[in-house]
Amino acid sequence: MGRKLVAGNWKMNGTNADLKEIEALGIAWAAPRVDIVVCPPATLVSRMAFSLGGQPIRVGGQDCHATESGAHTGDISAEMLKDAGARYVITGHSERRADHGETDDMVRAKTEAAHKAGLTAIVCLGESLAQREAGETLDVVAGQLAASLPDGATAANTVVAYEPIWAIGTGKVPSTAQIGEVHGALRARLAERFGEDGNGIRLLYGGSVKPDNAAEIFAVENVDGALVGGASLKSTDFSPIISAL
Ligand code: G2H
Repeated sequence: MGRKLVAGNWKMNGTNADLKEIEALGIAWAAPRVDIVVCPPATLVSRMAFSLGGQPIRVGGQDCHATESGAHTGDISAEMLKDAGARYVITGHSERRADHGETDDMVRAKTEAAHKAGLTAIVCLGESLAQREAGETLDVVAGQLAASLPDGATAANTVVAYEPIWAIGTGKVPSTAQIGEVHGALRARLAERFGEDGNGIRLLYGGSVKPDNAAEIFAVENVDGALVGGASLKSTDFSPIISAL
């Protein structure tokens, strides 16, 4: 397995004044062993990418359109994100699946667009509470994985984030056994479909990761890092999470 990765997802939060949180991270030490990504709102991608204050951070978008350009008011393409300085883009976050009706097919098309633009896609999936309670978790995530990843996915251009919907922004976190079960199943599916490269596709956990639970989550087998929402907004929370890896 390659380097670990911690990605911050600022969601619809942040203005220019918040870029100071990046400068305040104090994580120069992390460069040799951890990849760090921050995905601010699209309005901040360019400025963040060009004002990292010496921090070893890559910038990412939170979504991209499946096509390169055209009449799609309000959307941005993977090429535009790349041009703005992004190296990563999140695709298929559950909030986009829920708020914008994104299906697995749409997520796969967006992920392909990201690859074509030279971005690494962080492809999100995860079950709802009802699906977990019905015992459907492994089937649901396996189905999402199969349908959301294009055939061209590699360890270099794709990261998968397991984010149980019921754990997002709620403070509820699955047990380490539950995380390990899902990550183990996802790893097996990736290896089955992509061979050796599938073993290298990094698997992040996301959903209420905080400074006080990060170390425990990172110790779980097949957890290669985290996708962090609320706790990525303040350097005082994000920095200890990175340190826990
Ligand atoms: C899950 C996560 C980041 P939070 O959406 O993608 O958010 O850490 O706030 O639960």
